[in-house]
Amino acid sequence: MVKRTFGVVVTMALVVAFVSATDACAARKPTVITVDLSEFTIAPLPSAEAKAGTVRMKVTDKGTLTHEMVLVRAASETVLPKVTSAGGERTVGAVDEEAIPEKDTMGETGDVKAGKTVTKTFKLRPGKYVMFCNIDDASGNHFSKGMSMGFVVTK
Ligand SMILES: [Cu+2]
Repeated sequence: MVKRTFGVVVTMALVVAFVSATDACAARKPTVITVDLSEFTIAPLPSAEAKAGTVRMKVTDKGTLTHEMVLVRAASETVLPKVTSAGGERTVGAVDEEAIPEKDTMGETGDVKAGKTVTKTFKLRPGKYVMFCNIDDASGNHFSKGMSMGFVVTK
């Protein structure tokens, strides 16, 4: 009986600790951005801007092809390194992702199939970012087809 009471007390203490931790997180709520992918657009909603901190992106493929969302820190899509020679893993004109410094690569959703949603959370500091889809398929390279969008993080 004594043992059992001790167990209950420990469980209660853990519950209290957990609730406190949850409250602390709630104080800094993430900004939620909806990102719609389609042929061949990438649309952050309600806007292409968020406050610095935790930004949760709910990325939905509203098109018919598989897409992705890659987020990098860059002044614009024009300064991103591009694939310039044929015969490699990616077509000419695609973003050369391996040439982007690691410190500027925020992360990516991976493949998002038509009708699916992938949620990805980023810690972003103020600055300019670019989100894009770099998928190559029978239609060509999606970035080359205009599937990119600037994203600004403010203080
Ligand atoms: Cu795409």
